[in-house]
Amino acid sequence: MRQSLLWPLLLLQTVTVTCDDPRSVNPPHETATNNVIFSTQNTRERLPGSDLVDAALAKLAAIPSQPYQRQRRSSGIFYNALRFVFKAAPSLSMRGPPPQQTQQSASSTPSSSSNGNGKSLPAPLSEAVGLLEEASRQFDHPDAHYLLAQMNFFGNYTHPRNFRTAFDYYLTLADSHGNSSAMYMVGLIYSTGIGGAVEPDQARALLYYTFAALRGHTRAEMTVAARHHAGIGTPRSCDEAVKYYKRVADKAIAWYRSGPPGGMGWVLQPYRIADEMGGLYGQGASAISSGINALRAQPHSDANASIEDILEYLDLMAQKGDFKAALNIGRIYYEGQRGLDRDMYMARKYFVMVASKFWRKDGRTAESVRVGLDKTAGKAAGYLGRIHLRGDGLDEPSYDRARSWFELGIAQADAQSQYYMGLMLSHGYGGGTKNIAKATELFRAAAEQDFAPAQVEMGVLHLDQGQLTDLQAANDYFELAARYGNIESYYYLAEMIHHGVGRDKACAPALSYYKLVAEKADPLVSSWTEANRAYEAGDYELALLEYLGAAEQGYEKAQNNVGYLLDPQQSSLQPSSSLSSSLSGKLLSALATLSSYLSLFSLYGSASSTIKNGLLDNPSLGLIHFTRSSRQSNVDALVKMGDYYLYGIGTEPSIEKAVQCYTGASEYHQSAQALYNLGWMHENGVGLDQDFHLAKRYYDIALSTNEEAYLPVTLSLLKLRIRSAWNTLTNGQINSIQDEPAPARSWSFSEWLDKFTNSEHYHGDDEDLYGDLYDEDGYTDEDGDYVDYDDLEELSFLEPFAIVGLAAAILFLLYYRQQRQQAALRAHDREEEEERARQQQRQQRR
Ligand SMILES: *[C@@H]1O[C@H](CO)[C@@H](O)[C@H](O)[C@H]1NC(C)=O
Ligand SMILES: *[C@@H]1O[C@H](CO)[C@@H](O)[C@H](O)[C@H]1NC(C)=O
Ligand SMILES: CC(=O)N[C@H]1CO[C@H](CO)[C@@H](O)[C@@H]1O
Repeated sequence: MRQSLLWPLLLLQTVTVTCDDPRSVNPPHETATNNVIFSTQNTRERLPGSDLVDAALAKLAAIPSQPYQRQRRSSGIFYNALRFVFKAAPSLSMRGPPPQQTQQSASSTPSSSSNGNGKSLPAPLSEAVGLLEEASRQFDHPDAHYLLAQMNFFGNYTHPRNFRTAFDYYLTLADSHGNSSAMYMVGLIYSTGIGGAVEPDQARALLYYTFAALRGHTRAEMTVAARHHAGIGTPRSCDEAVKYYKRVADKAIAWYRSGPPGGMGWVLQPYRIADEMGGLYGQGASAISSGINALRAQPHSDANASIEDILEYLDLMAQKGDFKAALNIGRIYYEGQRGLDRDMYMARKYFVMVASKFWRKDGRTAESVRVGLDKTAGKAAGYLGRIHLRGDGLDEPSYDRARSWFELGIAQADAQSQYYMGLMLSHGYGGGTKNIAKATELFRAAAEQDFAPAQVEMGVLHLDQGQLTDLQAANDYFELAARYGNIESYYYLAEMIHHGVGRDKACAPALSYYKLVAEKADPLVSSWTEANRAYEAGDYELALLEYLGAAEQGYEKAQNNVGYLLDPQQSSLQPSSSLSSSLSGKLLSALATLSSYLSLFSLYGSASSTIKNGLLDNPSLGLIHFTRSSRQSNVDALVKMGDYYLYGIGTEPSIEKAVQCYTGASEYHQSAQALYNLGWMHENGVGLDQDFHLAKRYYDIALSTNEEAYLPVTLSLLKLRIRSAWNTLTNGQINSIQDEPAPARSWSFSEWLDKFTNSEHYHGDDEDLYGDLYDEDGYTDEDGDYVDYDDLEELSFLEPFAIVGLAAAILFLLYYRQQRQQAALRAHDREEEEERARQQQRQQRR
């Protein structure tokens, strides 16, 4: 508690200091500051200058607040293939275009011009800005400060961004009005130094964040918690982190319970952009989409690209009378997902479709129904009752209809019906009498069917008993529900551990449960929705600003997204996800995997592959966020960190740190890309001793970790063998590849191609050698879809030629590139030699 007294004092100090600052905008408030800052913000009488603000708002109403419209991505195999070819060509050639050219094209969009040029504003905007500036200058009106700050920071109403101006407005509002939203933004700007407004200063950032948090600003509370958790600008402290995370979690649970019966419903927004493309290194090369992860369907892949296809397919099945498909489609509409808003009308339509197959209008059940229809209809009834009980998408809830649906559902032993009927009975919804005993019975029945919300109810009932065995039972129920990511169960577990009720008191597990609760309530606590919308609309700068906030709040996924957006080496060879379903898509993605593995060798020593400009040109901020993401156990981010240290992107080059990152990623997390990189470093003597034998070992482990690395590893091994043989022949100094018990045969490219197109034959031939590449009678592709060999055999006559052509083109480009690089190196050497000669001459003359 002493600490919370300390902070206000500290802030008071900075407030007085900053008010003495000559660039402070409004000197009249120096005296008022100390009184205002601790007063509550409840003065709702009309402030002087409000007329000006209202007039400005009226003018702004004509301009859309967001600078973009929602738009759709165009897709189609041909388009994507073209895109791929065009992207592949320049990134494999020597260097990108000079930065000036791209700068011009990018700044033509209004949102990306960050040089505040007030003169060219359109008429209504400049008038509104004029009015607001007057209200801000003359009357020190908080709304005017805030609006101007937001317009300068986010670029609302097509206002050009100017972070320095935004910072000044936020600072004024924070210091003179004690406005916690402004304090939070000042903290964010100090922390990230975004747009060059200020020098990053973590101590001040924490100060402003903490002060906003003490005033109850939710995002600030979560940010402060994350900082104490990760030790940013302060020593790591579990107790402090728990204190703030608990506050956010309390709010999150209150918000969740403020929803209709059964709790608030929302579509989770946090996701990693890179995951949509198979990870930071692309399909097959990233840990997220390879090795053990490759077999698992990725939860978010193709989320938008194919949801329409899925719905269309399910709809077709439903029309043909497949009641399970109809139930699933209803569920999809009811739950919604990222890219698909919840649609209660459609959901109801499909649920009714299922239910009406089983129950006739007169209430009797249909005769001679297909097997399984009774259970499926029971589930549909559960959903229909739930919709009526909660009033989802309806004008108002209808308890009677809900009850009759639940009764139908319970007759089919539907868990959802049992749970919601239990809720009705225990809360007395719809005027019925409360019947706790009956409700408990229903909850127990639903919990036995592994229905998570019912398990939570059972846990709560046991928790209320308070005996030791009951507490144990409660804990078990909560843990069962936690397997389904139930937010309430996380909260109860956190509380039990935090207070030492029924479990040992411990800080770290309580912290992680509170963090889960806080992060789950993303619409309440974060800007994920805005960030995703901006990203999907292609406004990457705005997306970056919004993701930054979430990243500061400790969302690993947001940290990863910030790193991704700022990454100058963004893998640009990603075939769009819609391609990966077709065979030619698979070939393209195999080539993309190849190229991302080879990227280390093809990029080393040359300029970065894509040129970022404006806000996105900030590799050191990107490195910071990859570091934070990797601290939260993201393997690909750890490998990325290694790359940054190796090339010196956003930091001083440090081979040792790069090796540390790669070793960490390969030892603990088995990243094939990291192993491959280590092999490459040994092969070329970059940062590590040149040692062909060790290089081969690393390549081999990379392949055994991750079968997707087959093509790049095979090609690299081929090259390595030639180099090694040459080294042995010429009696070189380097440790050559030594004989191992069972030397793997290296395939020539044509052989490999032959095998690839004749997989069955290939499978039978070398079962021992390559048996672990494929399982019994097929293999699963990147999406986890099962691919049969028959599909592969359908490879049309022309496609082998296409692969050969593409592969040859890529090989040629790589070769060409290397030649150019060597030429450049030679030229460099020559220059150096000449320089040395000149120096010698000069010395001799002296
Ligand atoms: C900060 O000021 C702005 C503008 O007056 C207001 O909209 C916002 O609600 C204030 N924030 C808090 C937490 O009072
Ligand atoms: C400005 O835009 C940002 C980002 O979209 C948004 O969060 C904020 O609410 C907007 N402010 C105003 C005043 O419209
Ligand atoms: C960016 C994009 O294509 N979004 C679409 C995702 O799918 C939903 C539902 O069909 C569309 O409404 C979005 O426009």
